[in-house]
Amino acid sequence: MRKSLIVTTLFLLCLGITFGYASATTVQITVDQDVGLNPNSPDANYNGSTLKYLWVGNPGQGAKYYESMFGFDLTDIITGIGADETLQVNSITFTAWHNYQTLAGNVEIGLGTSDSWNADTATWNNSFGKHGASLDSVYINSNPSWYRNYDWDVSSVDENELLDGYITFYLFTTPTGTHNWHLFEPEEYGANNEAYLTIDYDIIPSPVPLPASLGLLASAIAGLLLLKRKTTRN
Ligand SMILES: [Ca+2]
Ligand SMILES: [Ca+2]
Repeated sequence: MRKSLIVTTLFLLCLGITFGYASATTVQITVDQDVGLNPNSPDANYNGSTLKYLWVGNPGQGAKYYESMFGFDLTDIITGIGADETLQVNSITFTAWHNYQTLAGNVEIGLGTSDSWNADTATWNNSFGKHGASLDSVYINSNPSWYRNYDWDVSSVDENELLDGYITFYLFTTPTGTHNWHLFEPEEYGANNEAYLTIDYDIIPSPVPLPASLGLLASAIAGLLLLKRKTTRN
């Protein structure tokens, strides 16, 4: 009974080596930098403000729409991946604190098309619209209160977007013609309500080639048979 248990354990171990195994990890990563983009002052930079200046929405200026961008440093995750391992992202949630709105409405999230930006130099004219299509949309209204955290599901982002150690998201709105804008809390404001990502992921060992793992299993079984023969003689 004990030997069959050992054989079963060895077999499962070899299967694990062959096909890889994983243990999920969940981390929270606070925003590295954030900045609001303002079409009313298209060359001005609004980083470092202690005011609530992460705009999103329609300020009532024709086709111009506020956007805000958020960058996250993923170095801690990436440095934990060995040369023979791969990253598997199970889920990513983006969370930001909503401070104010003029009207209820949807706020979209998109992936930045580049991670090469600096919150100290980003402006409406050099950064507006540099994002992909909406990944998720959240309706923000006054019930029960819009003064709180909101979550966007961005799990559909490809793992490759994380592997360079940085990821950028934009909050924006789909133009509706309605004068409606939102304010989210920047990292500089109080440092209590910064945006953050919650990432659930696995680091998966590369599988051992099948013949090699079968060799391991064969060796284990042969060893057990030898042990059994010796035990019988004694
Ligand atoms: Ca900032
Ligand atoms: Ca990236």
